[in-house]
Formats: sequence, C-alpha cells, structure tokens
Amino acid sequence: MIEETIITRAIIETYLKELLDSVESDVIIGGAGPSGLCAGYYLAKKGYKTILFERALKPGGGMPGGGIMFNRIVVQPEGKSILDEFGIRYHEYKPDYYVADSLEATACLTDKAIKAGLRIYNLISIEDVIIRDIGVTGVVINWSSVEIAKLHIDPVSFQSKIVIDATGHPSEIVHIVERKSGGKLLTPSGRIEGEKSMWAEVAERMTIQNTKEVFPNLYVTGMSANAVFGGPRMGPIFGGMLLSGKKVAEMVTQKL
Ligand code: 48F
Repeated sequence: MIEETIITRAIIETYLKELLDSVESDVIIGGAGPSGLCAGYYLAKKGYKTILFERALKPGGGMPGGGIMFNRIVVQPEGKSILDEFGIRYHEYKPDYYVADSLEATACLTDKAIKAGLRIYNLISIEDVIIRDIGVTGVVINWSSVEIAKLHIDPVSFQSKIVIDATGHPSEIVHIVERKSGGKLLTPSGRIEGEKSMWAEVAERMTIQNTKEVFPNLYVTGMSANAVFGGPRMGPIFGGMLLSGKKVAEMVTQKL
C-alpha cells in the first residue's frame, strides 16, 4: 500500500532538514554552470560545507545546449584531465581539439559534485548579498518563481565564509556588490570592466587568469570572471570553465 501523505512528508521533511543545516556554511556558490559545478565538486570533496543556489530548474547553465543547440562541446588538451576526473568521455576531432557530448558532460559534473557532497538548491535565485566590515558574509535568496512573477515577498539570508560568483555572462553577484559597495571592486577600475567580443584563444587563457577574489570573501569563476575583469567570450569551448572552477576551489581552500 502506498500512502500519499508519507510521500509528502518524506519530501518536505528531508528537504527542510537539509536546508536548515545549510543556513550557515563554508562556501556558497551562485550558479550551476560548468564552473560552479566544478568548483563545488572540488570544495565538497575537500570536506567543506558547500552550498550552490541555481536559478533554473536544471543544473548545467550553458553547457547542455552545446553550440547553437548541437549538444557537443569542445575541450582543449589542458582540460582533458578534468574530463577524466569526472568520467566524461571524449574523442580527438583534430589534434588538440577534443569533442564530448554536452548532456553527458552536464550529467557527469552534476552527479559527481552531488556525490562529493555539494548541496545544490535549484529554483532559487541569489538576489542580494550580506556585506560586513570583513567583506561579503553571505547571500540573500528567494524562489525563482517569486522573482519571475515579480511578487512582493521578502527573501531570506544564508551565511558563509566565502561566496563564489559562477553566474556566467551577467556576473550577477558582482553586479550587486558593485552597486551596493559604491564601486570598490578589486579590478583595475574598481568597477566591472565588462565582457569583450569573442576571441576563443585569449578568452580561454584569461578565464583562468581572471579567476580571483574580486571583493573581500567574494570570488569569480568561469564566464563571470571574464565579464568582471574585461576578458573576451569564447563560445562553446569549455576547458577554461572547468579549469577556472578547479582553480577557484584551490584559491578558496587556501583562504579557508
Ligand atoms: O552561464 P553558465 O553556464 O556559467 P559558466 O559556468 O559557463 C559559461 C558557459 O556555459 C558558456 C561559455 C563558455 O564556454 O561562455 O556560456 O561561467 O551558468 C551560470 C548559471 O548561473 C545561474 C544561471 O541560471 C546558470 O545556470 N544564475 C545566474 N544568475 C543567478 C543564477 C542568480 N542570481 N542566482 C542563482 N543562479
């Protein structure tokens, strides 16, 4: 016999128990694209309590869509070791250009990150941050459905030692901090430099260079790093995203 009310209780009770335990954490990541998932995997694997809020229904960000909806991604040789780490299969298309299935890549990243201990909360948007004297100390969240419907419902806050902006092209968390801190970012101008037009080779290199602390206790990874520090976009080549996620996890580990 199947009791509907037990199903209801199982879902609500287990979700809320974990959510309550996530109110304070070591690291909060905004965005479950490739860089956020990769960062979350390496941090959770090290034993840090790592929470990820994702606005969308499903994780993956720009990865599952591949290039122009063709579900393939390209990765350069430097990214191969991360594909191996996550069990993502690939083949050499031409020397130094590896092709993988973008759905398999998304599934493997998500699977390994969750199994390493990353807590992913989908359908939740980060709409503000908490800033104290020491820098960023957490985020303010609301249901994405509330945001989309433009309902007047107050959000709640979650505290962490570190926040990582992995929100991709719009670099949403850094935009909030720029606006609310009066432009005191650790960028050359103190403000967001802005993303430049496509140049895959330079962009891939710069994504890793630009993976940094951009305000005390706030780091940028992936496309957000390039948008904040003035790097170009790169299109459907993904090695830089994965390497940036790994790098930010290493930087945060050193700081913690
Ligand atoms: O855009 P996205 O995949 O970011 P990424 O990890 O990777 C970029 C590539 O996909 C691609 C590219 C190159 O290869 O240029 O675009 O840097 O994932 C960002 C995720 O953040 C979520 C959004 O729904 C997406 O899944 N997101 C954005 N803003 C918020 C957010 C927010 N305020 N709160 C929660 N999630």
